Amino acid sequence: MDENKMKKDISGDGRETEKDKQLESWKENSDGKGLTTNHGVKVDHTDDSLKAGQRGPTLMEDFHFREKMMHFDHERIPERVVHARGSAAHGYFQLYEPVPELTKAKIFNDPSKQTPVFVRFSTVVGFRGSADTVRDVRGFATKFYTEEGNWDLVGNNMPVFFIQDAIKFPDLVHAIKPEPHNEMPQASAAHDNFWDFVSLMPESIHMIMWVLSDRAIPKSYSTMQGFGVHTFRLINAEGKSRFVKFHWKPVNGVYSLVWDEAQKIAGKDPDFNRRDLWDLIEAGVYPEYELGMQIVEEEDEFAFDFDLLDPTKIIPEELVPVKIVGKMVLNRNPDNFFAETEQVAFHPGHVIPGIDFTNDPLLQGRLFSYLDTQITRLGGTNFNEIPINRPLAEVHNNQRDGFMRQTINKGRTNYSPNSLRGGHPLPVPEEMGGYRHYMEKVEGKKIRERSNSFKDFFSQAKLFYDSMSDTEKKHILEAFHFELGKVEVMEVRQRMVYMMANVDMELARKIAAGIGADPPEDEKMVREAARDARPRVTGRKSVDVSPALSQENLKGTSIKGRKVAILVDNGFDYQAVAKVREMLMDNDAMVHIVSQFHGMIKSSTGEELKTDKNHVTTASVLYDAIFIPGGEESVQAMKKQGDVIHFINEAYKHCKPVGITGEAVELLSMSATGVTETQMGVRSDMGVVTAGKDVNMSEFVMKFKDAIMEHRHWGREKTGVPA
Ligand code: HDD
Repeated sequence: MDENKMKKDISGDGRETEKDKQLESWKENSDGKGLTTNHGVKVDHTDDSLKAGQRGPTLMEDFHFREKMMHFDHERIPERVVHARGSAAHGYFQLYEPVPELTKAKIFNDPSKQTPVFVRFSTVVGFRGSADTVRDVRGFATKFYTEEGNWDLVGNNMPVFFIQDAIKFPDLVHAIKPEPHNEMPQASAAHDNFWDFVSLMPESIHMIMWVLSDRAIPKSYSTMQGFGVHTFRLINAEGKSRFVKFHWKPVNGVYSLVWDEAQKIAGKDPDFNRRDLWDLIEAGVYPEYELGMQIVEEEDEFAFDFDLLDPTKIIPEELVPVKIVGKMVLNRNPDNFFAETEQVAFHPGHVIPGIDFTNDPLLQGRLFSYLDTQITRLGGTNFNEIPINRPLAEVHNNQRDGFMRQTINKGRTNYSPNSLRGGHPLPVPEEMGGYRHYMEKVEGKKIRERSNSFKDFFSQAKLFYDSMSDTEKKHILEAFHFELGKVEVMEVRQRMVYMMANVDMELARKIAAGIGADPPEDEKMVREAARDARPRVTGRKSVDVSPALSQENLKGTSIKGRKVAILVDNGFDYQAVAKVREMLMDNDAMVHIVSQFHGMIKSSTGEELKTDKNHVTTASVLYDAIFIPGGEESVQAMKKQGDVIHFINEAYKHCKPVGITGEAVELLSMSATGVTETQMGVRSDMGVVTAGKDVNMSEFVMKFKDAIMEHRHWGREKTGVPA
């Protein structure tokens, strides 16, 4: 405020002064708390620094400025070396039926209890600000705040991993991250270093099949499977151990994007999956997942044609069905991204009594790495005291010091044994809930060697490929063409072709044809690429195809959470929009009204609709389906809007349901879909659902819903639509 004016006000002349006004306004707006410094002192002004006069230099004594600036200067912490980009949600897990025969863990024995959870989904390779829809593995990490302490199930959306031993993890991550000399490419495996590494690592090929499949471009975190990957152990109250693999199965089915769409979304909305998770929860359409267990008795450890300790292998569900034990519901968005999503610290070593490890060499290495990384990332050993990491179970131990210690422990003793505090905190006997590691008998020489039982690198890669639908196989081939097509060193492309010949000769030939490599006819080179691979063990439990692997068999039974764009202009058919919108809302789908400009749009009968998006703020790739109602004036306007025609073409190209009624069917003949205009009855053909004027909208709405349920209409993929 002007210094002279202030003086005048203070001198007073009976009128309301500037200061009085400020005070009145503050009282009106204040929540009674007000802005403070970090040491709790109330701050009277935060928009100007303290200066020697209005035009003078700033003063060192401005403690508010220094504190505000210093906090800002240090606001970034090291991002996760992998899984840097993540999105998270709160929720709960609830058991269906107790399973005391399997585990003594209380979370699996009390169906009446809801255990709070915090789940963080992530991409692996990209930096924190990279796009969501890149081709990558997705992290699916769950922290269960159980009454016995925190249990972290730190899994992925793929059931296998690239490598068999944790000592290869730094190599894998160095190879897949942007190349060190020029830091390119961002959030992508499509570069020479990665494929050079893979072409020399046949153990990675099963995972590569998953990464080049549609699983690597999930449509929504809410419709994505999760896997604990490793074989763990469950221990019951009698001390009996069984092997277990954990599965998360989304209640609303499993869906992916298509590659062209994923790349476009990365530009149109880099936060696509994050926004979707947030919006679903805000709308009360809560993501739900069932927790499943594949149980293998100890005596069956060697019953399969692969080693249970090998993290590059699945247990086919056809051999060991997944027993569903409970459900997780994600129903609350975080309050603060940094405090929760960024600071959450997962660790596979966070287990509770009743859950134990196996000797999977990847898992064993992870048990070291996660604890270690949090110390750097979160600034010290007290990261478990950060609110999001704090267990609900009480913590009593002899830890006291370290950076950022939060707890003010009372008393003089911080060691064990002690007599000065009666020995407290006392170790707890197993019978009273103390964690006792499973007493597995172990014997062996100290060696750096891979077990031969880990060396069948290709059978399950082939199993995966053979279990895919034709469409999924086509997508895998296209992904090879994309990824290897970006590799500059020809020898690396060629080596990958030889490698893939060990999985499927025909696939390898098709890969070669798309990347300018020789077909894999040289048997010696094919054998060399396989390195020390061993053939599949015979005479054990095995399958040649696993239908459970194909997403075509994993569709949901509702349209819950699907996003539909309704394209309108002034003069649209209100009744048609009302009917379609009602059906979508009744089924928990999400609807956006899209028009050329933002604002209110008037129907032919005078009703008004508010637009959610205009043509420049959205695109067909952000939706699961589109609907365009009739209305003479609206359709005439849209005919002149290239964006509308592009919307139709692109949705059609990506095999999405396209619903069109009344005069709007004329727009089809302007599109590149090749669908001929029809004004007669209701027609549904490969996801294009049309209804002429004056038809029964109920029939249209039903057919449109079915088309949305189907998600993608792959029969259309053959058509070369320019969009
Ligand atoms: Fe890992 C993070 C999942 C192997 C070392 N990993 C991390 C996250 C997930 C996974 C979901 C992100 C957690 C979060 O949201 O904060 N990682 C896996 C799975 C693996 C796997 C399913 C194989 C089965 N990871 C793996 C190995 C090592 C690591 C073999 C090292 C020996 N992972 C890490 C890490 C990270 C991590 C460097 C980075 C940030 C963090 O831990 O907290 O320690």
